[in-house]
Amino acid sequence: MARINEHYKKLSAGYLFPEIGRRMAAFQKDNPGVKVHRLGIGNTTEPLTPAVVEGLKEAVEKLSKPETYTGYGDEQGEEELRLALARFYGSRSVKLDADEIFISDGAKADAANIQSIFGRDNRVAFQDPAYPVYVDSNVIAGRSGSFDGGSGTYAGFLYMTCVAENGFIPEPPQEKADLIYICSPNNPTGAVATREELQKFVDYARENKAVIIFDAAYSEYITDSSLPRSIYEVDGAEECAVEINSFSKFAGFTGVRLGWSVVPKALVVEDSEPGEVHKLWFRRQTTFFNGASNIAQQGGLAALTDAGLAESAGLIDYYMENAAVIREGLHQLGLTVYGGVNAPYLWLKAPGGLSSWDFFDKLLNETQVVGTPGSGFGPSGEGYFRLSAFGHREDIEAAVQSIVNNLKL
Ligand code: PGU
Repeated sequence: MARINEHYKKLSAGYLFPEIGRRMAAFQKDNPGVKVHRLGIGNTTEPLTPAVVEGLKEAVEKLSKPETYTGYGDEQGEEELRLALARFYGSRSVKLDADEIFISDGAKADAANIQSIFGRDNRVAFQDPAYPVYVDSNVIAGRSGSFDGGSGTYAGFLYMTCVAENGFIPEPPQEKADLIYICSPNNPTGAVATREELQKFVDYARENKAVIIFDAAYSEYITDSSLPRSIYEVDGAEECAVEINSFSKFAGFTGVRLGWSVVPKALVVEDSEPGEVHKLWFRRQTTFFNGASNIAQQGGLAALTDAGLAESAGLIDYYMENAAVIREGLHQLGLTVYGGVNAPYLWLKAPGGLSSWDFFDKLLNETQVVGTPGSGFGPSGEGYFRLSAFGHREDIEAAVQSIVNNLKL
């Protein structure tokens, strides 16, 4: 008799973004013809840049000829791309070996899968609020007890509260944690950890033989050059941190699908030698994954050329100008808003003490703007609301205008 993985039953509800889609569809059904402004999911909207398009086309061309056709590539990714990424890190004074870089089809899969190389009895700590994939993947793996609807937490997990008082960047846990997820620039709060703040986590991890899983998917949105874009800019991080990153928000690859993870050879845990964790991830990827699309990888390579990098910087500037437009509008209304400076997300305090979902409904009904309820990212997100700066400028301006004109405060 087959049985299901019962840990799925513990998951608190459906995945956040499909639930938002469901509510939006219901609104559209009741209000046919009314335009809805989508500032919910962080999905890129601007076309791929010329250098990337050229790279992708070249890859397709190669596949069209017998002399240059290639099938399966290395599971770890094309060496040329890994070397280019190592150079990219090198340009930021981070020294990595191309072998320490694993190409993937995006950060989401890596963020969900990385836990599988660690023992089930590891104690896991999360920023609260956090990108839901970290928590859910650990629930599915059986690292939690049941979900408590009252507190919005899973038994057995450590929640590192991120609130305005600590600038949405927590201190390392007081208790012992084994796996620690950190996302900076942060989704959803838009906060960025300083070097000193990350150093505290690295020191904690080295002391406790813990592993930091650092999601840097928005690293390129950092405009303040004093802020670290990679955890490896922090002393000792190569001994205790895995870094996950992506071409999605960096170069508009949300639909193309390409990301990477860094698992340094120096990384050690309680029961491993240096190199062993790196080997486990290699084993995991070669067993479960057949490599990212060769077309996408050629696109990634083009994104890392000087022309590609300059063009991507232009895309990022565009989205960050959107963020400024949103901030400005919200400030005009006297709302309390965080983020949106070194990150493409704005984190808004729901006015009038409204809950996140009540504000979601109010914003949708009064202004036809869709955002993401903060409570969907964890209990400390309750009473907050995320707005995404991804969108065409005219849509962003129309959304902000609608909020300014129609939101009843
Ligand atoms: N990591 C973080 C922190 C993210 O916010 C996202 C996307 C990803 C990874 C995914 O990167 P890929 O390389 O494209 O896989 N977050 C978006 C999209 C929602 C989702 O479910 O991924 C968001 O709106 O939060």
